[in-house]
Amino acid sequence: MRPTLGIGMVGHAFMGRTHSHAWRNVDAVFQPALRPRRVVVAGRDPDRTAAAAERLGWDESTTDWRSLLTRDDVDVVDICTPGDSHAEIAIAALEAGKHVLCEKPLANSVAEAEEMVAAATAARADGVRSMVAFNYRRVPAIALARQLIDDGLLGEVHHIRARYLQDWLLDPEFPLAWRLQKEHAGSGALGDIGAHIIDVAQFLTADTIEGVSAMTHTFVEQRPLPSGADDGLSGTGGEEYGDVTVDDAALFIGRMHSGALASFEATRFAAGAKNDMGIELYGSKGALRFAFEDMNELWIHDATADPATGGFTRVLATEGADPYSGAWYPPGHVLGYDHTFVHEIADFARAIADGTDPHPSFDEALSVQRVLDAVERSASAKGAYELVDS
Ligand code: SOE
Repeated sequence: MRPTLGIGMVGHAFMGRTHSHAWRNVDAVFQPALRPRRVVVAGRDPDRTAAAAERLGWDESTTDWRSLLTRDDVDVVDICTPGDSHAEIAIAALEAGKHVLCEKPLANSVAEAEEMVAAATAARADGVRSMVAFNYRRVPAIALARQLIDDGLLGEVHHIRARYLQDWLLDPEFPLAWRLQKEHAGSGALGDIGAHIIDVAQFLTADTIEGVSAMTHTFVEQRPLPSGADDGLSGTGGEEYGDVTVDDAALFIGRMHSGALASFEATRFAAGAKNDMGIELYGSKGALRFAFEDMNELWIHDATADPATGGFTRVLATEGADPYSGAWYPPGHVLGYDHTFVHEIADFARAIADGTDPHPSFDEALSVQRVLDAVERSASAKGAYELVDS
């Protein structure tokens, strides 16, 4: 029998569901050295949390997340709550010697993220691991792209174009869910989905953004207050209205430390775009294109090949040799959104068993947080170029 890795999860809405599926499926597919056990899920409402535990396969439920910290059968605290509670839970869990997996963005401010990095650094000295759930790194095609870039496919990168387009806020009567409130979410499209493409751009290039020039906008400034449970992404509004205090869209251009130029678009107002996350990279020797709604595909151009037969080639990243894919099904039996979380959790569980540091670390997520901050500074300064580290 393999030893057990006891999991305590905080939050059970959308991300709680994806993480629960992953903690359940990871064992059957990747067989980590430590066998994950879904011990306890914490939430605010006792009935809803108990129902979530039953549905998602957790042994117990509680309304007191702090009770996870003193339990010997909980080794990992998995944080799936809105950003306003990440710092408090993560720091307390790390101080209690629990490994921490934290949803993105890491925090609601740079100051909070810095405190979390300090706690993670102190805990690391005692073998306690921490990781941030930027799951798009675990799309096989993205992981393959990173390998190809490391191997020199692109040469010197000149351009990065990244987008994350959704449309779930088009209806002006969509309720003022927590994702639209700065005090809970930190920012809007910027931190929720812009953070993903910042992370993927930095991950793929193994580089960081030096500075940005940005514009943000809130198209609908008042919305009805939620009339029922607020999962941040759905529901109905009541009679009373409140102010939207975050951006609906954030557009910015930036320069990488390498000198590459980058553009980023994050919006919840792109009619027809459901989860259109995409990235393109153009270099001196070639190019790569990826779009999440076709997430098994990577488009590759080798600029050194014969132009007569060159051009973009479609690669299906489902071969046994491709990152993660070999653990699943034969080539061409395509993977989906859920699988990215299984991969993320497999890597996290492996790092805990091996005593290594998983990525993305809290430090890497802090670098994303600093970009979010620079974007907001630039947008309030009417697009002035703002350095990320200032
Ligand atoms: C909502 O915009 C959301 O659920 C994000 O919070 C996730 O991180 C993204 O993967 C899908 O969209």
